[in-house]
Amino acid sequence: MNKKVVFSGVQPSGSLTLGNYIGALRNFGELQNEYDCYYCVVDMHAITVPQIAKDLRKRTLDVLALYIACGLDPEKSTLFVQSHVPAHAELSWVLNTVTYMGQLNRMTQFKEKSRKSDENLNAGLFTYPVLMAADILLYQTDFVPVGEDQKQHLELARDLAERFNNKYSETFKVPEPLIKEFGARIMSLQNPLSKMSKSDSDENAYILILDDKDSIRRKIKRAVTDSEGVVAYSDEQPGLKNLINIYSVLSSEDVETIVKRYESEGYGKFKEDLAEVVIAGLAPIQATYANLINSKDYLEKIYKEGADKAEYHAMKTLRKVYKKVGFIPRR
Ligand code: AQP
Repeated sequence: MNKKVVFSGVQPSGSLTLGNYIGALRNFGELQNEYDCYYCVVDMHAITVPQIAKDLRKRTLDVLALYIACGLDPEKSTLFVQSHVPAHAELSWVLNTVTYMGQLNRMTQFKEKSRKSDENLNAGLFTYPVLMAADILLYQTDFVPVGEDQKQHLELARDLAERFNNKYSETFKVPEPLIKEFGARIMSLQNPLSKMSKSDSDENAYILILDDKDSIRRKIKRAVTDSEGVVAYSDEQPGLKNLINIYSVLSSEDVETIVKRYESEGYGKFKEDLAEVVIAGLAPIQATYANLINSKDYLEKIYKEGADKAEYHAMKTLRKVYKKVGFIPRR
């Protein structure tokens, strides 16, 4: 029996954060025994905001190494780089022609990123969700594990699949999101009302998967909390709630147990212990990453084989799409 298909991707737009890990990477590995998984390093998405070419190349390999360090097995999952499979850009173009401008105008991520940018906005930032839809639909994906922030983009992918199917006949599978209820939205340590983001200009706002122990301790110590002074899990104390969520996910302890332990301790002790929980949670990933990142030949072999396998499946879908829209096959 054919396994159901899982697709997800991470942008090499900065060094990956604890938010990326908890909301996405951590869950990828759990799926690879049951599903046919495609995990992509989406470098074409990353250039929708300014990048330095040499850094982008380095970070693309970093994300690949982190995929493996977080438990992805290249024997089980297809790991590849988006720009190595041109079908992503090609399908994206076709999907652009069934996308309404009004839909893209409503995308929260576009609104937020355009608000932050002083420069002239590029069209790629606007059409980013269409490329993301192409990424997903090319593999006839059943499930997409993502953080909460990507829910709206996934809705668009579903919508485009249905619209294309209605217009041209059944072509794409309509994908479902896989969003964990807990930990799907890790918030900034400096502003607990906005999500932790790798492109935040304030480095105290995020913890990186590769941060050293001292940085982790320092950032958690400086994390914004409140003046209540009592460790409790409530929407009135969003900073603390976020820290408790991180503690809970990484220690596998439930929220009640954690709150009970620290309710009469104050924030200082809680933060100190949380830092140690984060350090311990990230240590094995950091150790594996350190080994892998120097094995350039191995990483090259993984992304080459991954692209070959991904391309084979992507081209099957693209050929169908080209036929349906009326393009003449080259041979
Ligand atoms: N704060 C977060 N909490 C939970 N999940 C998160 N993800 C991102 N931030 C959080 C999930 O990580 C995956 C990869 O995200 P991405 O790199 O493709 O893009 P993003 O969502 O835009 O992540 P960033 O860190 O905010 O990147 P920049 O700053 O470059 O835009 C996705 O599954 C996402 O849900």
